[in-house]
Amino acid sequence: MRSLRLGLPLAALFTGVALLFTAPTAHAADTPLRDLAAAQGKVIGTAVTGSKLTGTYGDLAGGQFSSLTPGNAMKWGTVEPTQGTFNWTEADQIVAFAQAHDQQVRGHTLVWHSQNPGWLTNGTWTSAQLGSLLQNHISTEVGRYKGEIAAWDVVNEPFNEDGSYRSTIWYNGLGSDYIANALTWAHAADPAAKLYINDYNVEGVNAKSTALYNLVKSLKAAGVPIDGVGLQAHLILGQVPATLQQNIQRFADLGVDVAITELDVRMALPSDSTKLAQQKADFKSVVAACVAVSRCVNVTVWGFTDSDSWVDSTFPGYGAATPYDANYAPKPAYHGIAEALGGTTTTPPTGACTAAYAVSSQWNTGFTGQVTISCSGASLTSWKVNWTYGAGQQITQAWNATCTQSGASVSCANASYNGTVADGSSVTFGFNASWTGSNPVPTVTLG
Ligand code: 9MR
Repeated sequence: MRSLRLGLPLAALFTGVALLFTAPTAHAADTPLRDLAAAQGKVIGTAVTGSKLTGTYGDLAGGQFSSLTPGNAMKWGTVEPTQGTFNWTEADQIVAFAQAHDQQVRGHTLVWHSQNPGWLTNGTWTSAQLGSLLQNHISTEVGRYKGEIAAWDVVNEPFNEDGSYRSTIWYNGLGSDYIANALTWAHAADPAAKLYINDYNVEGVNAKSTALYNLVKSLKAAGVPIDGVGLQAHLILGQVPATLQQNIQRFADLGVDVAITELDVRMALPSDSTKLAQQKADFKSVVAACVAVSRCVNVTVWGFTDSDSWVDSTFPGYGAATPYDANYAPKPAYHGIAEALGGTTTTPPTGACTAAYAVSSQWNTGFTGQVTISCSGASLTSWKVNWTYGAGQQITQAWNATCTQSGASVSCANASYNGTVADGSSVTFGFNASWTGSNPVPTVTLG
């Protein structure tokens, strides 16, 4: 429960960031995004992968966000790979994690053209059979998590870019009524869950978002249970639609909630300080547009770390789309989100190199840690990172650096091959250490 967090952001217990030439604990002292969002009456979420919810990934997911969306765990192909054989393992794990961290869950997604099981897509079904398969699927999945899901993306990506209905197994077999029926069945299975239609390229006012608008209007007029629209917001650097806030507002004026459900901002790799600054502005303007409209209730990023993003494999040459880098150091985009939520953050000044300490895994007697030295608008030709352990931790082994420990004082210097940290890049070294009792994150300094 939240009350057991001892007043400290969980993330602060397991990560720390030092700024070269400035106060060393700046980031660790920042208010978690979830607390900033709560002060604005908003929920801030992230998509997650269940198997990764330990170590620093778990600490950031639990400490910074107030909502989780399973990235893949609740899709039909995951939960029912063979007809009648269910696998709820990852979905259950994410729901349990969310409950333990006082977080909402956004269920994602019940009716989609993609990531369906082969037995379904390869089968030959009459319209009646298809309808009952869909009804059973929705009743089973929504029913299983009844009372535990704040909002469901009931229908995902129903439109083409021109606003016509996408040709899918559902539309082709059942006609456009599948949307109203899916919402009605989901409502019957969990009357308390907020029910959404979710799509991409509907962030600005355009043909596709207008089709979604007209659909929601007609569903409301027909008394179909529709509570919200999800604007996915898979954006490209520098291309936040100018009409985003206006578009959010027009849906709100229809009487539905709005959520930004899958926010990321991809850039051509490699990243550099100019691109990262633009990305910060992009994240900030999306979150600010949501903050400006009271019915915009949730902003969810589609993965919070660049090590857990769909972008890199889907758009070769593009990446760095999330608010944390692959080593869990917060990027300028993180500070853009925080600032849009009213936080005063200690954004690294331009021309800084930082060192971030993280515990990547921990067991009863030992742990593996890593330190990442990142430069933005500056560079290094050699480096040394120092810290003092506060609870008797002892380094036993290091790689990609030469570490010495004397008493509680640790000093790690670059290896012969990784002293150079170019502008916009980072270097990571790792170590194993022992611990007993507690394992607090030390303050690291970069020199
Ligand atoms: O993040 C998901 C990725 O791991 C999957 O491989 C991919 C398959 O299409 O789906 C990703 O999530 C999608 C989401 O469910 C719906 N909107 C688009 C997202 C990115 O593809």
